[in-house]
Amino acid sequence: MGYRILETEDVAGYLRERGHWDLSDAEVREVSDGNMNRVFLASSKDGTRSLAVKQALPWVRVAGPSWPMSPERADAEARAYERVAAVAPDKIPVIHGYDPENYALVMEDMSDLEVLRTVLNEGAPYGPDTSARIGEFVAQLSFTTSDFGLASADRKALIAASVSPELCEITEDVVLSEPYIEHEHNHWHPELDDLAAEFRADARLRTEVADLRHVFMTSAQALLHGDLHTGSVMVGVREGAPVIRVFDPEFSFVGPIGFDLGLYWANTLVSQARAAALGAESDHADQLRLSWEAFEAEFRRLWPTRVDTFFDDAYLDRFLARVWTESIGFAGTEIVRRIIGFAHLTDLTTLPDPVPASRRALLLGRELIVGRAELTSPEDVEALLH
Ligand code: SR1
Ligand code: MG
Repeated sequence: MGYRILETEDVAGYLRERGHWDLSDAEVREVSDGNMNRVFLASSKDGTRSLAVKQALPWVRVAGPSWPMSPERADAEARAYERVAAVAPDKIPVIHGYDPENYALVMEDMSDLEVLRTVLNEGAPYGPDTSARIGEFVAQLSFTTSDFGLASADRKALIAASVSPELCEITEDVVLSEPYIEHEHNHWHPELDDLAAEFRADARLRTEVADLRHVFMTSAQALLHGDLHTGSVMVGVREGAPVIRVFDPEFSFVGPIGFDLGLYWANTLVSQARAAALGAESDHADQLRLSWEAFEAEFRRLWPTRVDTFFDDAYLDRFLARVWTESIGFAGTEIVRRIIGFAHLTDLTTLPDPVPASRRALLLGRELIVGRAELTSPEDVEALLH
């Protein structure tokens, strides 16, 4: 294994050794929640100082050693945080240090905030700002790491430094192929047997997913977060002002911008399916539009700063239209995999009866994939929801 796997009892000493603080003792608890890594929170006894430690294990945490995974994903995460810190520091946690020998990040304790998915599952709204901030986040990260924001040679260096084969392969498998074939990772509610079989037999759907998969594999547009679902966003209020923190960019690589937008959109649409199933009033159906509008506005705001003016204004329109269409397609694939593939969403699994909402979401996902060329505006998507 070659590195030190931290346990709860090691964390206080580790923070001391790394020079993060001089406390002789601290209260430490493990708060691991995601599929991949371990996270610890350490705080001083008087509660005035606290830090989070995130460490990549040499396997997928929820699967255990039977699914080995290089801990170098933590390098990708640290690199992504560094990039975002330069352009959107208010939208990520403060990073206090990265230890590449032990694949451990020491960062801001965000335990006063809540995971967006959890908040939504409890019935709260997104609120007026959340999706706009996410759209801005994607625009700021993607513009500044694209050929519009970086000189050609710097871009090539970024692409080379950000290559992340194992993590990309997870996405190519669990999101962009496995749900459409027989695979041991796939599972679903037994009352979805018919739709799962129909999706596996749907040649047109498969070709469209193949097209999106190839875009994911080849379209090196910009540095992505790579896993921008509502479980990768913390929200809350600090000193009376709304706070948002996008975290967990370990799937980061240089890929198609629409993958980040599409993942977020899929998760907003699934949250909407949950609210509708519960008969709850919600603002969830607006979030795709709000994030797209903020993304587009911020990208257009940055456009005059582009480093290569051979890309003219008409090209910007064409480029954004392509990003839109690909985002819609990727949103469809994320919805489908979250219901009949690997890594399901609590939005649906915790419903008293997950079946009707899951069926509707699956059909919506398929429509987004196969009909993406005809869906040219947020209103077109909204019409599908009704
Ligand atoms: C094996 S990892 C499965 C999923 O968890 C991560 O959060 C990504 O979404 C990945 O697809
Ligand atoms: Mg994650």
